[in-house]
Amino acid sequence: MGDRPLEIKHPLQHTWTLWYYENDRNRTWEENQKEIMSFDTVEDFWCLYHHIRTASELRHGCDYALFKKGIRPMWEDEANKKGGRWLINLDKKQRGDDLDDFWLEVLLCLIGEAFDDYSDEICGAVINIRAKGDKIALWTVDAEKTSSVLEIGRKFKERLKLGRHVTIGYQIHKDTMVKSGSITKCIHNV
Ligand code: MGP
Repeated sequence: MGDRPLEIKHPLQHTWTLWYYENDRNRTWEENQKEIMSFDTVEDFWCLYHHIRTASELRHGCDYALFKKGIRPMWEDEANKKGGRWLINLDKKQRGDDLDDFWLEVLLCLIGEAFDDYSDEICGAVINIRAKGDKIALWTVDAEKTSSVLEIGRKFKERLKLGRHVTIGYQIHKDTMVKSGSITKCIHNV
């Protein structure tokens, strides 16, 4: 026993918090956001990931969000106030094929700091399970930092292997907040 090397877990650069949203009409949107768990090692991430339902197993109207610890997955948080999101609208038929793979890749991009020099610009990511079509979004801090936003968008697309025929748009949270209907204008596309 004495010869066994110390098994040290592999630390992540940041501590991340997983959130779960379930649509309960008796509560406000904010009250329906539940903090599930925070982790700061690779091993704890996998433990959590294998413990919870996959995104495609969630009911319509539910969300998962993974954000840096201390940032709430909402427009009102100080870190999101001036920010926006790269949004991927998925086809209904992608629920069975791509959804869980995409979401896992997004999680790995976050915890693995895939955005290198732009890591500080990243707040987190959200997946919305919706009957009308699922959505995955990457939230960044400052919608006005055009070059960082574009670099993040390109990297995001590359990591998800979306290919040239797919275009994703970046929307400012302030625009999403006040939109009428389901359409928000995109200030950038990649
Ligand atoms: P949604 O869950 O992001 O998308 O927003 P959904 O369900 O596809 O609806 P759509 O309008 O994009 O087609 C649904 C609603 O949840 C919003 O209209 C808000 O009322 C509320 N909501 C969503 N977000 C991300 C926030 C937030 O950050 N803060 C607050 N206060 N409400 C939010």
